[in-house]
Amino acid sequence: MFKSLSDLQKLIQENKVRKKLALAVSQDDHSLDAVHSAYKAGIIEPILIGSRPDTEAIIAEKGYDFSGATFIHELDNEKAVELAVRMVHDNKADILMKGKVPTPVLLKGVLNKEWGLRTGSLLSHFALFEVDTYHKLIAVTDVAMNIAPNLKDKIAIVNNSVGYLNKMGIVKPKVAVLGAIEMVNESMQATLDAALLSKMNQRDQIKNCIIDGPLAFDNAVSFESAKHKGIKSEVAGDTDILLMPDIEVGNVLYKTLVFFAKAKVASVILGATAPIVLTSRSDSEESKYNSILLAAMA
Ligand code: COD
Repeated sequence: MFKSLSDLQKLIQENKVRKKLALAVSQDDHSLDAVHSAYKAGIIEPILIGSRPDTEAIIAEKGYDFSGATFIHELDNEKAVELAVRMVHDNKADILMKGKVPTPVLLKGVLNKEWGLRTGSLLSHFALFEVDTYHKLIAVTDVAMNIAPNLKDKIAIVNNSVGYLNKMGIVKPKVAVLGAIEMVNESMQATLDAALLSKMNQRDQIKNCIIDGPLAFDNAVSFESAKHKGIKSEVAGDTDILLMPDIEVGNVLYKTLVFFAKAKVASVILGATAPIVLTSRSDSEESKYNSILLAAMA
């Protein structure tokens, strides 16, 4: 069980393999901070794709040393995304990272049928949080890619996250499927999906994890709250993965944890042919660095 994101740092330092990281639209000071830290730590080899003069101006201003990095000059943002995605598609890079470009522009490139990074299964966003008030790392998914996932999408989102945590050595992660309440309400689709996911898990249609839901947020993360409500659950109070009903709930929770709870986070897009680092401007440099580590481990 991982308690902090610095545990990930230790893990990756022990299994150090330099991965080639393609930064799409590289003239982004926040991304360059994290990419530089990962480069200096020997975790990645950067390929910086974007406006070379603007990228070099940031590097000079910050006093960074990118002397062994590859620079590819491209002024058009969509073209820079295409070049970065194609490098990963052609196995010339191992990780794709979003720089100064809107998320949908990068994701549309990733989903391109000809040169994108599709695998035939659903791609989903996976965020791993370290929150002082919780006893272990907790994943939140999907907060940034799938807007309104249906039951089929939710199964794929669970499988992507469970697969990642299994690889990290968490054999049977506990998945809480969130709703506004912990009872099934036929007018609340999230609770219906949660009940179906739980039953599918019981019947071994979704494997390598323990799923329970619907659970309200308090029951999912607090054993006392669950006990108070008389909920008997293996997951309640010990959740590893919080499955969100939709992107709005997920995104608000993500930002609430970061801004109000001062949580640390690392996030990555899973389910593509390669991991994708997709952080937002509001993330700290440390979060971006942790996200590169998470991607390097994927
Ligand atoms: N995984 C695999 N294939 C997908 C996925 C996915 N998650 N999403 C769409 N596709 C495939 C579809 O099957 C289809 O073949 C093609 O891609 C286009 O599908 P559309 O028309 O539904 O998708 P787009 O291109 O209009 O939009 C895809 C986005 C990922 C860009 C869109 O879902 C989106 O904007 N998501 C939210 C991104 C965002 O704003 N995040 C901000 C949070 S900070």
